[in-house]
Amino acid sequence: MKAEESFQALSARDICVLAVGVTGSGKSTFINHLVDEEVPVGHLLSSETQSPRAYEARPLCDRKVWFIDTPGLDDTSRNDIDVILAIVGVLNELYARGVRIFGVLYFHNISTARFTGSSMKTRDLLMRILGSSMSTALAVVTTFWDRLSNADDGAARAEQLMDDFFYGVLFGSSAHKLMFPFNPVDGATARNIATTLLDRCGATTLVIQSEMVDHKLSFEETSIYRYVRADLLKVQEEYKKTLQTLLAEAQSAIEEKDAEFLAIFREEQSRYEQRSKELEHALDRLTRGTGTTQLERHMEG
Ligand SMILES: Nc1nc2c(ncn2[C@@H]2O[C@H](COP(=O)(O)OP(=O)(O)OP(=O)(O)O)[C@@H](O)[C@H]2O)c(=O)[nH]1
Ligand SMILES: [Mg+2]
Repeated sequence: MKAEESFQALSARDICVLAVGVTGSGKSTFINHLVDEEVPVGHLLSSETQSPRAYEARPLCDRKVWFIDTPGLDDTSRNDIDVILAIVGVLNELYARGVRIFGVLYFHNISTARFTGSSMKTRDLLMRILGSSMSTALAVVTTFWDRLSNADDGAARAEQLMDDFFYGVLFGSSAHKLMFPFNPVDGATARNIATTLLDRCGATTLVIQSEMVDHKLSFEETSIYRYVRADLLKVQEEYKKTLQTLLAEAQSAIEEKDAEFLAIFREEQSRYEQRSKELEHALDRLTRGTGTTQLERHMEG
């Protein structure tokens, strides 16, 4: 079955839980414990899950529960665009059909360096799709505890993570925090995490669904579009400046007839030109928008 076909079986009576996070943070590993189907798990450094896909869970409550596995974000908006567009397309299509997201599991590798700029960017990207009003629907699942040399250090990290990275920043200090450590071989814990989240959450409207389905905004009017576009333009500006510097340095290498240096500058220059081109393509894909065609077809139909 193709990934997009997996969504056809979902009905408005069902419960959906969305799994999000950086590439390789353990989303698919977790879902594997709760469903009968085999969820492909990554073995390489590159992202394993290619597009969002729904998996029916083994019974967890009196309603059918689906987990939506999503491709991980990889910290650069340029590469993240296709993932964002795919997630946005699926969320809007489901919402337009009356299928609601009840909970979101945000996976975080506890062994990575704390609050790097890139992990903040991933969080900020996702929150512009999900919305910050969904504090009761969000649970942070921390993984890779086995990679820490000292579990106490992990506990302190997790505490700080919740205060300074997730709940404190996103929802304010009074928000009720929900964080679960998860061991990749522990199926019973996966089930406990899922049932605890389901006990506490209800049908949620994510910000992207409210913007594009309820308020009929175009993708260009959404906060995720504005955020990604501003980020791409900032990176493009930095590339332009670097290229200008390289050109000036190449010019002096020509004047000084320094062939070795000139070759290095040229190589750097072509690397940046290539990246600039990729950025242009990314901006273009972003502007062409989401998988709204499916949504528009549904709304027209
Ligand atoms: N050591 C360790 N490995 C883990 C843990 N969780 C997941 N893994 C491994 O990390 C790799 C990536 O896990 P996935 O479940 O595919 O991660 P993902 O978040 O689905 O990744 P994408 O689909 O690329 O976004 C796999 O080889 C898992 O076996 C963990 O807590 N500890
Ligand atoms: Mg995956």
